[in-house]
Amino acid sequence: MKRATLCFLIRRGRNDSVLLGRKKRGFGLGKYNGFGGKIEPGEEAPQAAVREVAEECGLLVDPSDLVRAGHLTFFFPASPNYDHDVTLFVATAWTGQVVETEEMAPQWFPTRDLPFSRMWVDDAHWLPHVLAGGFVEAEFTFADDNETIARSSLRATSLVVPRGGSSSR
Ligand code: 6U4
Repeated sequence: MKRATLCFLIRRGRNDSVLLGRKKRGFGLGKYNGFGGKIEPGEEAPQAAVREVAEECGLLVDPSDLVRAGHLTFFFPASPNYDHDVTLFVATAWTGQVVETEEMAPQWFPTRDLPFSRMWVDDAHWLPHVLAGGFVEAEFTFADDNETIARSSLRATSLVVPRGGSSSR
């Protein structure tokens, strides 16, 4: 099982947008996704997320600006070397300029109009929740085509603090 990160950079505004990258090589070739990759030996997940974002789109995120947004496990029984254990992050602050790299062609998308037909099929299940500020824990098992979902389980929790919900005074 590969341990990896996946980080979504969100521009908040009247219409939120998210920076996705079209993968130009390797695993997930041609698909749009957040930025991320394998956690190297000796790295913690946030450190790996910061490194991968910089390597893949040129932006510099301070580790203190990373917000944990969930944990996903992907099983590919037909190709177990594809199995991934993914720590999810979002960030709304960074420095630097977006650049296309050898690995990714970055592009901003309105969060209400994501290119799901060109993303991993699981993304439609959990990404809208993450972009809305939620936290997800999910497991997806892929069919033998490594593209369609055979079974899944998902638990989504809201990060939004409820207003006036407490009865203690
Ligand atoms: P490196 O050497 O790190 O560049 P690379 O071939 O880019 O290797 P990897 O394994 O490091 O791939 O990263 C794969 C990325 O894809 C990680 O960010 C996790 C993510 N990922 C894996 N399965 C996914 C899935 N089903 N849905 C999704 N992202 C997935 O949205």
